Amino acid sequence: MHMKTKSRDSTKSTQKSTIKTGAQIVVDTLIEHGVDTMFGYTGGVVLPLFDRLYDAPINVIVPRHEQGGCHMADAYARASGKVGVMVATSGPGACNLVTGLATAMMDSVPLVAITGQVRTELIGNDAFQEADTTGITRPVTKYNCIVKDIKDLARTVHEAFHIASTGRPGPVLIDLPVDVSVGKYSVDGAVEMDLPGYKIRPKGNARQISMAAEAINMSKRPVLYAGGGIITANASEELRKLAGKAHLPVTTTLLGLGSFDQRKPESLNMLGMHGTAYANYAIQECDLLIAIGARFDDRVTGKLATFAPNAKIIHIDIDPASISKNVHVDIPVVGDAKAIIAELIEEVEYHDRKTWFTKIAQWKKKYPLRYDQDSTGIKPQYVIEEICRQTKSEAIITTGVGQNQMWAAQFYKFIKPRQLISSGGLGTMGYGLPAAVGAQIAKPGETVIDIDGDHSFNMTMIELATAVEHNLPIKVCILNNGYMGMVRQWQELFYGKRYSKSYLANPDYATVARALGAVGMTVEKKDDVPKAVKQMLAEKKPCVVDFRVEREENVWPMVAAGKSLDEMDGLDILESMA
Ligand SMILES: Cc1ncc(C[n+]2csc(CCOP(=O)(O)OP(=O)(O)O)c2C)c(N)n1
Ligand SMILES: [Mg+2]
Repeated sequence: MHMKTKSRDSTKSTQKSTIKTGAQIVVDTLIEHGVDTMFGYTGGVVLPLFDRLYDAPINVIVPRHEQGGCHMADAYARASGKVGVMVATSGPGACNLVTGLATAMMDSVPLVAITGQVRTELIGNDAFQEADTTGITRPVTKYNCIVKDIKDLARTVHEAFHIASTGRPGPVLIDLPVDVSVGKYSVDGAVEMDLPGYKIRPKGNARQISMAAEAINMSKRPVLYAGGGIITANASEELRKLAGKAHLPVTTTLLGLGSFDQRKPESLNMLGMHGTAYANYAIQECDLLIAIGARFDDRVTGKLATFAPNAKIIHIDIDPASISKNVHVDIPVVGDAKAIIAELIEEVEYHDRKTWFTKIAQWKKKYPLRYDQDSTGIKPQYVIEEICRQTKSEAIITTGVGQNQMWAAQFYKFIKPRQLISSGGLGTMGYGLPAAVGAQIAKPGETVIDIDGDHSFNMTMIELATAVEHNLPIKVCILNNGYMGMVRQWQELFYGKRYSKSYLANPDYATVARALGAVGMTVEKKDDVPKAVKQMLAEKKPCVVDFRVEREENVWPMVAAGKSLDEMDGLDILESMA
């Protein structure tokens, strides 16, 4: 969505006006929005802003790279439910935000990014550190704009917070030329937003909700498919009540993990490419699929033509653009998931659905997630199970991307929302460590663990210095298989084991950690895993544990790209371990 920012003064004068610089207007507006923590990296054209931040009541966390800072702000938002804020300078600073913005965009994370820009009169001149930031970031933001007139500034910052956090949330970027930051303007008390084209429909259509309830009541084989939207909408409690009252099995996407307590018998755990066999079979055999806050991503659906072939589909989502985008939807309900589920609860009835639940129980019994318990080496899945056991399923888990991420999703049992913080849509390697920093800053009292891949960690490991600077007790568990494991798995399965460029020598991570001021440990023996996890959890400093895991372990089951959900590879391997 890209609205034109009107250049007219829509502020209302209700108080005596004060003269402020643009930079001061920005800082004051951030404070007005309750921002007490933000992330930022300095540079020439943001000096006026950093000068105003020098003694502002805002804790500014400086990452070692703007990408890291953007991921920190993103994870801060995911962990807290607040809007994350990131500042960067023009040109290289702004360009370094791109991956972070795209990550937040794909996962619908509320973020406000403010970038400095060269003086208005120099724009287009290839000025020093000039980049077309709004042009570059347009496809990776929900909305962006450049403020060329100081009188638009306060309103634009208010609008940025509003757009970032309402409807389907997402990142918003404001580009701020330095002459606007140093310019002066007489500010009035109240500022009104001016967004005539931006409309949100929070309330679902009553008739559609009744139709959905009726379909649920009639269904013999329903499945509820919950996405990250449940967590964004703070609707986990409603989801629990709905599943309980109507007696529905619940599967979640990667980003939906934590929206439904995985210890409950109704939980089918994650679905999709590396989902459980029982979730995938249930989807293929259900007669009603109730999708809430999910978007039918290809990693979830497998081959679209054969996805949930027998099901009527209900889709509840705040974003009208995602309805019937990938699959045909029979009953769409557009609006806020929390409010809609609350209404649905009123209308649904309990049915025991014995045959259906018996069938699901049989699948669960036959195809549980498992791994070889008798291995001599360290199985990555074992490390995660041990972390889950010792943290009693209570930790906040961030991840890298690849096998580490999928095993974390499979073997940590999530019980509450905002517990798993992972790059789902974009699949950004290097997300895990800065995300752990952002999450720990948002939740100082909680245990935050980054379950990472060696090569994912390589991408942003310098942010360990940020964690050390702020004394954050984050834990990093590197499932070190030496490989870009997920790439190696695809090469093993689909490219005749030709491991083209998926192996690179790694540094000794314990030494790297110590050099940066953190605690570093190396675990090479299976028997040492429980002790190492215990020691790691007791650490007060940032702590990196390099688990030398079995190098060619694969993630099972797997729905190969383009296959149907019920065409899973690896089920025979899982069965042979019974
Ligand atoms: C920034 C980025 N570059 C490339 C990829 C493609 N990719 C996906 S998984 C993967 C390998 C990940 O290796 P590692 O972090 O060691 O995790 P493992 O699969 O071994 O657990 C690669 C290269 C990506 N997802 N992100
Ligand atoms: Mg690896």
